[in-house]
Amino acid sequence: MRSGTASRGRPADRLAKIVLAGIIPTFNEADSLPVLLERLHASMQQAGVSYEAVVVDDNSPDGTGDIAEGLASKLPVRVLHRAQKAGLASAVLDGMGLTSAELIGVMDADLSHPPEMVARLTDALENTSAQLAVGSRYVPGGGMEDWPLRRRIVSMVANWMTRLLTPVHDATSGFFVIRRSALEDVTLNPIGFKIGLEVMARANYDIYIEVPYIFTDRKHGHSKFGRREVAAFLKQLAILHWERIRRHKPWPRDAAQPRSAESSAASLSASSGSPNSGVLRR
Ligand SMILES: Nc1nc2c(ncn2[C@@H]2O[C@H](COP(=O)(O)OP(=O)(O)OP(=O)(O)O)[C@@H](O)[C@H]2O)c(=O)[nH]1
Ligand SMILES: [Mg+2]
Repeated sequence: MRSGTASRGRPADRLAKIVLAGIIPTFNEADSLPVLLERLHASMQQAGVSYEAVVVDDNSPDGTGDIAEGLASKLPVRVLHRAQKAGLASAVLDGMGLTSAELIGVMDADLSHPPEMVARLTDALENTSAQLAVGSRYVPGGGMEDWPLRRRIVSMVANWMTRLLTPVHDATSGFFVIRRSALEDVTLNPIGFKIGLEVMARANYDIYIEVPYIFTDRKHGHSKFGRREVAAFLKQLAILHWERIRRHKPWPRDAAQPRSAESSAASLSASSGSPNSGVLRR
């Protein structure tokens, strides 16, 4: 067993400037992870994005960590091995700490988040002035497939409970890409499952964009979502509400809903020549 150790992919990959890091927390995802990494690689190559996948595995009994190591010999994958199951949010934060990429993406390993969407989220950051792009089930074009009614209701209620914390419609989405600059000097609380909400509530961004996608239920492995995660979410909500009351933070703006038609045109033409553009061409 390895604990807290990280490995790198092929030496050649280290030479390229990595624009995007995809952080992927895993616990017992042996069947899904190879498919995910292959699909992610194909779509990143097609989009021309220099990237690395950072798999953070918690010593999965099904051997996910070793499978990830095997894939790291042929794909731009780094693996962080942690000694024991320590939670999704802390896994993501540990993964973020390993990369120096300019864009940081987060996604589940169970293929509920289509790997091809990562390029679209990245594209959304390049083509708007948003600093945060969220994969969203709750904007037109988004949705869920094969998800049990009970989980849908829990998800909708949970999203409703975030209304005072963020204008993002899918605030419980764990699928997003954010600019590193929006996370600098931001302390994120490694609590529970909802690292996306933590980022939405605390990161330094003033414009976000929600990109619709269809969430599909996992086909392999088992859910790690349970009562403990619900309790952690309620605690997280209480902390975030309390902090919002204590410290006013401006409400971010949706890039898709500009303040006026004029400002929209101005922001589009500005963004095409802004330092934010051209990220994918590096
Ligand atoms: N490293 C690490 N990863 C975790 C942990 N808990 C969950 N994950 C991973 O986090 C992602 C989300 O977990 P899921 O079990 O899919 O949770 P969910 O999406 O709410 O539930 P289902 O899709 O119904 O299974 C998956 O990639 C898991 O393998 C953990 O304690 N440590
Ligand atoms: Mg899942």
